[in-house]
Amino acid sequence: MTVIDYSQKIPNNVDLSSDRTLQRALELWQPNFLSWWQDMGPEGSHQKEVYLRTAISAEHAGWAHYDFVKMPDYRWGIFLAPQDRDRKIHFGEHIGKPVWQEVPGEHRANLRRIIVTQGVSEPASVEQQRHLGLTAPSLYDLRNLFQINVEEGRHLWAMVYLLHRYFGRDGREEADALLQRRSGQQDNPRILGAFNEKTPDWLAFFMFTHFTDRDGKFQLCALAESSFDPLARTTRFMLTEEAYHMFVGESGVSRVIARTCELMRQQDIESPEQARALGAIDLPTLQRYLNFHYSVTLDLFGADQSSNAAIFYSSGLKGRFEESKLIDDHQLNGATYSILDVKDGKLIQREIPKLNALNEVLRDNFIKDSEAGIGRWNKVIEKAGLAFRLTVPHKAFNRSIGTLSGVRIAPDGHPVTQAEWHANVESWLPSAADREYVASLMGPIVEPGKFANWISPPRSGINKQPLDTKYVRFN
Ligand code: BYC
Repeated sequence: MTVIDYSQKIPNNVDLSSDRTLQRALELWQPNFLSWWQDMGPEGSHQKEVYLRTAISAEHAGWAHYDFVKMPDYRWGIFLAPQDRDRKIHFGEHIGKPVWQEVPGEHRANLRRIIVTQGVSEPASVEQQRHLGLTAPSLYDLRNLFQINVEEGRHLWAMVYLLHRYFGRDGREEADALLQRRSGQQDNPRILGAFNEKTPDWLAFFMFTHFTDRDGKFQLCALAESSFDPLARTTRFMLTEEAYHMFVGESGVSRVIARTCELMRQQDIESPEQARALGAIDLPTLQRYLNFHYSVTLDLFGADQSSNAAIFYSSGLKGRFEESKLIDDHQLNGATYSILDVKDGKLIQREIPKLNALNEVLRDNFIKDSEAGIGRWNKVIEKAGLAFRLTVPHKAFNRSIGTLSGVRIAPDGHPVTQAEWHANVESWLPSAADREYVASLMGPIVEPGKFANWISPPRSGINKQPLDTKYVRFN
């Protein structure tokens, strides 16, 4: 069943009404979710009507429907991609056997852990972004922020459905706990580092959606390979939403770059100070924001050597990116992979069993994808005739997880002492002054079709609507 039933209290395409116990349990969780949304969801959004995209079917065609929705009335629900009844396990020890429709007892704890780690990231990002609606650079951007926020809320629903449906009482307790953690809170933080950082301004938001949502893409792609079919189907549908979040990030940064270059060319200026005097975000500041979000996101892939990752793969819980397109035995017998290690304070390459390096393999997939995005940003600068180029910092720069957390490495990859790190860190990562400057540019622009001075308009509007559409109505 793929058509989404919106007549239900919880919209779904999983025939929820046929399982009354599950339905009741989720209906008990629903008011707690709404209360969390009320408290921690986008500030000031509750009276707004927003031009939002809502899923009407999990099939490819006819997926999206656009209309004005009052934010708290958004219909969060449970949507799984269609089932392939012939699907077989295609990696790990159980290769060739039918995929699982229930959780095998021996993999229960690991699967629950993966689902909780995924689930906990979704509401975290909503909490991180909750103040941004007060300073949106246009109604177009405000609408995009809200679209992303409601979809992250739905991704939480996606994981909560799996916990309730397949993990009994433990799952229900985990689902409750997902609403109790808070991003950045000392006592009960979100699990992974990047989700406890602040997203204080719109440049940080665009970098976050470019880089951190891209971690989401790679993690969801790896989970979409899972032998646990409900997880694979859930994440496959989530991926269709994730793509838009990355578009917002990539095009957002691109528009900031375009505007900065435009102002610099118009006034024939070169220095960052001169760019700031015109109210633009200078390119070195963009580089520092990039360095921060990129390095913090690299940590999200976990330690470079991980026995957890090996177990997740061998037992068929989590595959590699595009597993079915890879040509090998899909069990990694005898395969090795080169990772970075630290010896006498220096970086060296070391071959380790590939099974233990799977976090690194996925991180390298992410790096390749991120570099391509940065190449597209550089095209904008090149087209404007400026010599500056954005670069990807070295993989070992500013890391807090895994072997590389033990060394200080400059963005160009050379090891530095603690004293050198402290002397240079403000030219590598956003300083308090950078953040203050960027914050000083933020302010709400609410006139349809108008954009803040520091960002260019996008190429086209949402759903082919004109750019001066009133995408958000204030009641
Ligand atoms: N911060 O053996 P390791 C998204 C912990 S984003 C803090 O490497 P493993 C989204 C780790 O938990 C995608 N702690 O771990 C994007 C472990 O702790 P314990 C989210 C960290 O299991 C934007 C210990 O260090 N989904 O969807 O191999 C907006 C040892 O590490 C961090 C997933 O991540 C960190 N960065 O790998 C909204 C997919 N990294 O057990 C949403 C599911 C590691 O010793 N998760 N640790 O206490 C996984 O597959 C794995 O849990 C990880 C970690 C790849 C994250």
